[in-house]
Amino acid sequence: MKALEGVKILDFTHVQSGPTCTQLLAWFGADVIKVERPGEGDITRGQLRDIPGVDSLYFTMLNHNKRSITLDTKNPEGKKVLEQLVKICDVMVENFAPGALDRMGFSWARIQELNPRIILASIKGFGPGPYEDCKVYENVAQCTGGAASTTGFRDGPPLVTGAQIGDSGTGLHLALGIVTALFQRTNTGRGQRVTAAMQDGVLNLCRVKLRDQQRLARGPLTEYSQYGEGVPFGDAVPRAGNDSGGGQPGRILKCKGWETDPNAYIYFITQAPVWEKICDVIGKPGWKTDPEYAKPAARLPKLNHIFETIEEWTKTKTKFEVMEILNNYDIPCGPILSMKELAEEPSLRDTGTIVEVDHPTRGKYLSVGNPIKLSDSPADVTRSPLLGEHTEEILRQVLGYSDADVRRVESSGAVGQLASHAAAQ
Ligand code: CAO
Repeated sequence: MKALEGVKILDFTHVQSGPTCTQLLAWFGADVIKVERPGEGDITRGQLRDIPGVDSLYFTMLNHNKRSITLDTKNPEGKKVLEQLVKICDVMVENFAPGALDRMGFSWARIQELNPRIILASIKGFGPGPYEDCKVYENVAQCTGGAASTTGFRDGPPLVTGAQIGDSGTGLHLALGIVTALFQRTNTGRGQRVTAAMQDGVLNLCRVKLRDQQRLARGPLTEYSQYGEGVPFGDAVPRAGNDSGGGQPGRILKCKGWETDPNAYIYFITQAPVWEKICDVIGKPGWKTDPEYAKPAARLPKLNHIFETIEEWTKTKTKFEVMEILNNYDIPCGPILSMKELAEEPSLRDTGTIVEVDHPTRGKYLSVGNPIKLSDSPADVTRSPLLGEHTEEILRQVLGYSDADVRRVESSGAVGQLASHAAAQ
């Protein structure tokens, strides 16, 4: 049995944020029924296509382990089908633009009327307030949630990160809200609304920067390199390059081959408890007792010089050699791994963090499997559904439609052309 076996999810999500949430729930064993508009489906099916006419990697990598039903929910017959799905599902997840679900005729009041046990989970760009009606995408959330203002170098513009903290990050927050609401329902018997705003999710992930904002009121942030450089602080947390966020000075340093390999770098942390070992490794044993270097406070104004000295050593080794040497001394470090290196890393394949999936029209491709491992509920990654692949199956098996019912719904245009009929033509 899978952890969420028996839980039915009405997946009314699209693009990235919502689909990442329902994909996680599917990996935990929920039956996820993805509702898509006939014809086009989730817009990402056709975005960033690398093979003509084939579902994009953008779509396939966000929609594993789901079933797809095509449904025009603005068509009266389609609306009836959606109502029936609302009645039998445990959770409905959506990330439409603000107000879209209400305009479709599915307000929270109406949904509760149809099924008081259902949990309605929504992602929006912003919570209630001045921006609540705005449409939001990933980078908008990174900018409005505090990530961009604190990412990048002090003398450069704000930067967004490649990690999709606005979309996938908020999907993760929402998934936790959903399972928590399911847990509460076991006691109350009632459903509830779960909402996660992308701005809030990003800000939650930038918690340490709000910490620093408040510390700034009491004096300069001594672990930021600008302190050692004598550059005064303004009234907002500055961008700090690759300075560590955890109070332990850290930097990204060049390794052997950096001149030609853009990823020949390592993250190096001068943690206080391992300082003496670092001095030995880099050939500076004198620093262990020199009062100018021995204590963390004495080192803060000289971090640039210290890291330059360490870099002279790291430049003589590859990033993997540096890692091996440092790990022998329990000195934490992080080689900069490229996507290519990660894709080829055997240990990630062994754990199912990177999986190879076979798809009927695309063939084999790589994806990221479930990063959350449950010992009693292992996640088997199955391919994403073709558009409307399960429409007939869901109408018949989930909703109990007869042949006549299926014909009626199909001829109304509410579900598009059924796959079995398309194949017969
Ligand atoms: N049948 C009939 N109509 C459907 C349908 C279906 N199966 N599925 C969607 N629609 C309709 C919606 O009801 C809506 O109609 P109205 O505008 O008439 O109310 C319309 O399709 C468009 O939906 P949308 O506004 O959500 O889509 P969009 O492409 O214009 O905006 C996005 C996309 C992501 C900006 C917006 O949905 C949004 O802000 N979502 C919340 C935040 C979010 O999740 N953002 C992250 C997305 S990933 O980067």
